[in-house]
Amino acid sequence: MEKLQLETLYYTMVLGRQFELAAKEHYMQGHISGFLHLDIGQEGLSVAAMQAFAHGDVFTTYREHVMALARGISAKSIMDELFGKATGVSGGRGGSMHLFDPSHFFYGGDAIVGGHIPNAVGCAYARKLQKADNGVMVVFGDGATNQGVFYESLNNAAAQKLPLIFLCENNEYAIGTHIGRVCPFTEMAKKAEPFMPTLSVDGMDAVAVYETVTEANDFIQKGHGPIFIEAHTCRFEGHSMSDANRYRSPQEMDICKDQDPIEKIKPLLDSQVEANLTEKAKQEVAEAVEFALKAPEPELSTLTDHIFCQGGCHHALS
Ligand SMILES: Cc1ncc(C[n+]2csc(CCOP(=O)(O)OP(=O)(O)O)c2C)c(N)n1
Ligand SMILES: [Mg+2]
Repeated sequence: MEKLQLETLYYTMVLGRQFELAAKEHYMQGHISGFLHLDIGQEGLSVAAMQAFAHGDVFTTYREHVMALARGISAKSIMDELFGKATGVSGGRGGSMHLFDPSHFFYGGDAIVGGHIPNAVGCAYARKLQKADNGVMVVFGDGATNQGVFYESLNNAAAQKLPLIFLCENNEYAIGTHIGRVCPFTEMAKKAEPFMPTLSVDGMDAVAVYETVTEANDFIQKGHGPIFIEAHTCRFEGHSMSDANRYRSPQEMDICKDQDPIEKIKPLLDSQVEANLTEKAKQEVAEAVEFALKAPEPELSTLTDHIFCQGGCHHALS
């Protein structure tokens, strides 16, 4: 990986970590309401996947702040969205789980586990019909692979040879349920094997994720059809802010935190450059928080906007 790419990768990971720490703090202070799912520990995977797939459509789940940042959506507009402000990326109406920005080819954020997977299949079908240069990526957790629609999506994408990367973030938990309790095996790639080629990667190693997603992207670009990536990862926090994480032992958490993706990249950078990037990320997040605290709430008169189609509806995919 080139020096500049590595620095961007590192910067965005640290930006993501600082963003999440600030979001956690402001959730506890009551500035953010609703649900808040933190990506702390999984930033290497989120950032490297977006960096390696910079020119396609992305569909993802509710644990998406860091992916949205890596996609190029500003920290300010994401923080504003978390704070429910009119200047948020979704106008303050979506909140944490519904970051949506077609101008960055980023279609959420979805609260329904697995619900976005068939949407990505539909988008990939559209891109194929349009003979578009770029494909589609759909990111989901291990728990989502237990949904029936996941298999329908694998089947349909494979049958139609769609340009689609299925990226499974296997952190081994669906809220407090270990994958081993609800599944006969713990490798999610096995579920996709009858349908398409599969790749497995250490999701705590951002450089390895970057290389694997690049390989998958080359594959779909060549018209070979879909491909499945399983990235083994680990979240440092509870499932959401309302989960005390009591189902994982201190020993299990130590093993998890020893794999910190940010610490893994640090030695590859010049120490002064690293310190400067960290400082810059902290500054960017502090400015985003300051902005969000002062930003306006949506006007009451707009309460029913965006519910029904008004004055002609625009297709999100152009
Ligand atoms: C259809 C549906 N069922 C259940 C839920 C409740 N729920 C929210 S997150 C979650 C766990 C999903 O785990 P996973 O897909 O592994 O993602 P992770 O949170 O680990 O990133 C569940 C069961 C939901 N939101 N939608
Ligand atoms: Mg999971």
